[in-house]
Amino acid sequence: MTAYITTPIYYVNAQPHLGHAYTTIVADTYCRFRRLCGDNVRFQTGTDEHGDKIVEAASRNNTNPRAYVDSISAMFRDAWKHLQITPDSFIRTTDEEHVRTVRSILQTVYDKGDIYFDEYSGLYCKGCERFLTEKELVDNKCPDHMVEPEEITEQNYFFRMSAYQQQLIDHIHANPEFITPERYRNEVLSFLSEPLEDLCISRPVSRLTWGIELPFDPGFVTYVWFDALINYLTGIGYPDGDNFRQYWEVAEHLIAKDILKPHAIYWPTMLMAIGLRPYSKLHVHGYWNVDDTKMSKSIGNVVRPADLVAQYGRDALRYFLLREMSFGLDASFGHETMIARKNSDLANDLGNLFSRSLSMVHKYRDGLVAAAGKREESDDLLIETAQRVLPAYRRHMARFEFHKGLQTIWELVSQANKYIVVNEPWALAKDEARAERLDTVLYNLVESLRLLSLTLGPVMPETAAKMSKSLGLKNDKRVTSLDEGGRWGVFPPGTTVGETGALFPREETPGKAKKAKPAAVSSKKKQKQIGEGLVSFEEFKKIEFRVGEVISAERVEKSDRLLLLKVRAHEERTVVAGIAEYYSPEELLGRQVLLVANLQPAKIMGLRSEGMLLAAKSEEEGKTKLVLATVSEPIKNGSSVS
Ligand code: ME8
Repeated sequence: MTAYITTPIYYVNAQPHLGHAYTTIVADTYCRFRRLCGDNVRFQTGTDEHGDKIVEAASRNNTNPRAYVDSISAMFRDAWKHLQITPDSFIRTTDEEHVRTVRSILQTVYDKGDIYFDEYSGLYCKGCERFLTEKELVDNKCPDHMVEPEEITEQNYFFRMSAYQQQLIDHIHANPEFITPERYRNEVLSFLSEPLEDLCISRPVSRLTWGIELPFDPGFVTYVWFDALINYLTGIGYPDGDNFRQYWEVAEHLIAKDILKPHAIYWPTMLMAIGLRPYSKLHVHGYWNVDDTKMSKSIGNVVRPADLVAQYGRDALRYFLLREMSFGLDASFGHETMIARKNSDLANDLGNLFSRSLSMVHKYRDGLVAAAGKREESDDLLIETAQRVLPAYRRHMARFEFHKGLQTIWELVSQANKYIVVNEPWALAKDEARAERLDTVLYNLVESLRLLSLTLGPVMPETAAKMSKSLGLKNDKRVTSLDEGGRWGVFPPGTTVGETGALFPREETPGKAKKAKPAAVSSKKKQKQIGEGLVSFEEFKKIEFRVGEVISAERVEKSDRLLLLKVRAHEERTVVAGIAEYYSPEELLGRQVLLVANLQPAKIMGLRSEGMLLAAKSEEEGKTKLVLATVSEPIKNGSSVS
């Protein structure tokens, strides 16, 4: 199949921020996913360089529009490189070819009688670069830019958009997937239930010169939206380029909800006037907020992708953005959530699985992966998980449900981690008679990692490449094609695996924004940094956790904080616990708790304490909350926990 995916072309009135990065990462991920499925894909992004806003920004920066757009457009291009985003074409509305095409389209529509001259008064928002209707205002202000629009009266050219209203409504009804998610389709239909006004498509040169001159009146330049939307055609060589013939039919535009109206109403009606079929699909996502306010250049609360890449790494950022936002809904950015996701999903779950598995192959088999032998129950469970996860991943990614696609993949990550715990390869390695079992366990782990590097490629291309290189499969179809590699058991036995370096360093300082990364770190030092904050599995296994029941509890004299407990686990233990502010002694009697059973005994206020209870702690609305950890169902006292 063929696909043509576009992002909005971004205004060059300021530098790229997280919102731009999100849309462009989504487009890049989706394109990579479609290529993984074997599709022929074209991906276009670019910059929107005409209009009032650009002129203002240039003068704020004491330069002329030409020099200004060149410098900011280059920043967008570099930002995408930095995020490993690889568009096939990067269009600029100041490109000569684009200017030529816009003028020729204007002439066609004018000759057809769909552009006329008239006087107009309206409420103009500079931020949106368009006239707003009364209905769109909230407290008399533009809801996106929080400013009152200006009342403007002028003579201008108008596009007869109203003539295509019914045709557009019919098209939306006949093509249920034309605008998704559905909430945005409904929003557009509701807007179209009122009579549509014609669209003002010019600006007098007395007010603005930085634009494309109308071919039929040099006293006017083209309204920036009429110019910008046409990029989707000029980038593929409309009207007679091969790419146009190949890709227009399958065009899928990706935008946030701020520019729904130009894309869902102006653009399809413009296409109808040009005599073209509307694009195939419009995918609309929500806003990234910071402190519940939309992040935007005009408001000034922006988060820069380059800073986040320096702090967390590009793949961690790509993963976070796709995992954290449900496509279509708003999401909020915060360093703490970013760090929590990176540490738990990437450093712990995926990173540890990768390094543990490969280091065991090195340690027990000198890096050589042998064929799997007879299957046991735990193997079936792992294989079934993989076989369930793959088609679900494919379905979700194809529907722009990236967070669900990733959630699904993490079911395999977590099953593979459990598989290690259940099979205890370190114990198998000590028993000659169980050599075949160890081979099977190691093969299944490596095969799980292969499937993970295959499916994570679109989201985290750098990490996936690192994984597949370590698996000895760099650029192999088995890690680059879902059809060839999307089945269980494809990893070739007899392969020697490579190095096992950590995939993701842990973040140590939640909530604290680090300065940019130090330029160069020696590899020894890097190794040390990577290891910091991590415990090896062997170290972790030294800790003995047991289930115990509280059989007596009393307050410790002269202490507001301490309770003296007797806990029945594999044996009776006395525990002095700092939980008196959160639990009364009575509440605790008969409860099952989790005990750290091999902690060195300590004296607390003269009382011997022979263990520690596990509890979760949080800060909520300025208050500390503490809850004891327990088991989800009653189990024999003394049971070990791992
Ligand atoms: O509107 N959250 O350009 P623009 C998520 N030039 N995405 C966001 C975002 C946020 N807080 N802020 C911006 C324009 N975006 C026109 C487009 S297309 C023919 C012309 C993303 O620089 C999102 O994709 O204001 C949004 O639609 C786009 O940037 C707007 O970019």
